[in-house]
Amino acid sequence: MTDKQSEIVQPVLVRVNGVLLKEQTAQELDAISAFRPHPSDLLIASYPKSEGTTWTQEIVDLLLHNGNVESCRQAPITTRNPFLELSTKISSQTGLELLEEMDPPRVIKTHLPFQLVPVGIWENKCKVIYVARNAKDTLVSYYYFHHINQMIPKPGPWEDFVHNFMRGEVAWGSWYDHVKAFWEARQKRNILFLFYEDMQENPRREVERIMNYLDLSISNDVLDHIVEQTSFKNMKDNPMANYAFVPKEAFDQSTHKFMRKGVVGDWENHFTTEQSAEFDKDYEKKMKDVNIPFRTRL
Ligand code: PPS
Repeated sequence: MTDKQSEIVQPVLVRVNGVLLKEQTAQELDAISAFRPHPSDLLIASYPKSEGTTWTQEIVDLLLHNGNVESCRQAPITTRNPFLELSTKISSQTGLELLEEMDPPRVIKTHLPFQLVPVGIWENKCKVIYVARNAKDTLVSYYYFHHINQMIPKPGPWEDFVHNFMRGEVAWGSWYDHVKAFWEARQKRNILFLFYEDMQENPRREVERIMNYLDLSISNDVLDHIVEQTSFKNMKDNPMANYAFVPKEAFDQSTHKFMRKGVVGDWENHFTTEQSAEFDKDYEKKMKDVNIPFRTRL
């Protein structure tokens, strides 16, 4: 192998309307923006690593299949719920190609910030579930995910990553802008806004909220079953949900797992006292115009 071949090529992020995106996503953004959903389609949106995607996707899928685990284990989560800005390195098809092949109602995942969500979602009054997680735990989870995900640049030293996150210099942009925009739009757009911490505290209550939002009526026994099937432990062992199906070239889980820890408050094991104080001071400034009830401990 020549020196050149052995060099590690870092994936590139591109700035679009002030938001850093993976190069492939940036190239496909016009087509993504033009996507016309069906009014019966459901969008599950979140900032990366807010859990929104995987846990909520699994809950929604089970709710839509009346708790039938077999139906939900027939295909990987990325095939069951197309990821709007899906990279072809995870699947042989892009998110848009997968969507084209499926009949509505479809459950679609995205991490796109509010202003880049296809306008058809709002025009067609699609239901949207947004899941948010406190900034510090999201940052920790995202830091590890940068080691797993080979399509985004390596995170660099922890201290640098903390500052990059605070500046929004990471893939999918600023956490602060992301959560604020969906929070502010939640009433006007009929968005169900969920918190990871609430789901941890009382998953049964949150599953019921999702059921009500989707206008479903499901028996108590089935709801209990769904809560059990979507526990961290069960999802960690579920090959159709734990991303073990993604090739190592895209997701390398040899050192860190996608289903890593699944707790509230892991930030306390990572931030120094000084880092936490600096983060909190900056957070106050960035979030002073909104009052989103995030919890960093349960
Ligand atoms: S992604 O790649 O952005 O779509 O990832 P996402 O699913 O949003 O976030 C992954 C984090 O959510 C945790 N997770 C869970 N926690 C508790 N219970 C369940 N069922 C569950 N499913 C996923 C997952 O472990 C990641 O968090 P960390 O803190 O890294 O463990």
